[in-house]
Amino acid sequence: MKIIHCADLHLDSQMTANLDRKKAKERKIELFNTFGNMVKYAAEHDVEAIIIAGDLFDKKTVTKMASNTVYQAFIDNPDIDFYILKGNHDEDMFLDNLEEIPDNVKTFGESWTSYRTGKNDSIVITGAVLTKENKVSLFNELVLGNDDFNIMTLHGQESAGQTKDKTVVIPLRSLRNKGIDYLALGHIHTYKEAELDKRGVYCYSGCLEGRGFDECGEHGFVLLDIDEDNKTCTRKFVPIAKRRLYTVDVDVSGLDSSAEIISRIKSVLDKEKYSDESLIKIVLTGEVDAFCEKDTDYILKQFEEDYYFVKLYDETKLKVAYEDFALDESLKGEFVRIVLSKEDISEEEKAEIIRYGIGILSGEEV
Ligand SMILES: [Mn+2]
Repeated sequence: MKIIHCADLHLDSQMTANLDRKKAKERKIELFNTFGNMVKYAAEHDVEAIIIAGDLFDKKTVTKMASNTVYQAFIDNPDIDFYILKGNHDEDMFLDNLEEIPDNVKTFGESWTSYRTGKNDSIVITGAVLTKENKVSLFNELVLGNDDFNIMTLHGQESAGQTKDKTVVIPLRSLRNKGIDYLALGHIHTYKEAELDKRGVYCYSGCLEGRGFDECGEHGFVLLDIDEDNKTCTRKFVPIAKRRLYTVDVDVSGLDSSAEIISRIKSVLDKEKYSDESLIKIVLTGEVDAFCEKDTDYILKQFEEDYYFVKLYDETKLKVAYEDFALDESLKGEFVRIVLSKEDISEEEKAEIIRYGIGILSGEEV
């Protein structure tokens, strides 16, 4: 039996953090389309169940369009069971507002709920919504059959040891040696699979689409193919995101002009071969001379046409060749000496003051 594990779709996200209104709207629609593409993939590949391990929606309130779109996916795919766990972003889930929950939609409450599925009903999907109240008792009450193929779904932050953390955590220790074969987790937005115990693994599928530059790289879902007779399973990560985000560090140390910096960025981007559908954050790093002519608006403009979205951060440090001026018997030299002698200014601030001051004294626009 094939099962998809996904999480953190955050449908209905506004997407306005980086994008202008038009593109934010477009990107918001793309999130729905990617959800649709995943369901389509499931239908075309004989997937019989989709586990959504929390954060299907971004907020408690869901637009009618979002609600209708997801509901329609359930109705249109009666051969697929949707196992939907509430996350920390969608507490008052839209299911509560539906007049009738379709038969192929399975939900979880605050105590364990288990569903049997697969050939001979030998696959058991168990889950619960973790809260501050149940997070201790829940794990004491957990009993799974040794002979079943046990999938568990939870939403929260993994934690190896004890924690005083207020956020809801997944205490991996309490889940070891309980008969879990696959722990389908949500909350962390990057794909990760690791060993739980001798028998099972735990896995964060990550989100389906990166939304910000804290969600760079590949995104998608996990496809499980379970052999019910042998109680084994193969797993693969299936990338499905429409777009990817990348943060690209470009070391511009020693360069003196916008033109040189543009050329350096070009050579770095050419090597990476990112698709023109990508969202790119270019970060300038390294040390540049105080007199480096660096117009970040102009530099950014050179790349805007090449990708869906580009932004540029200037995190370069100033390399001030104080010695060039400190002995200089000019007004510039005097200025540098005065700034350097101040004890209540940090080195970084001194560098900045010197840079602007020298600029003004050289007749530059500041
Ligand atoms: Mn999330």
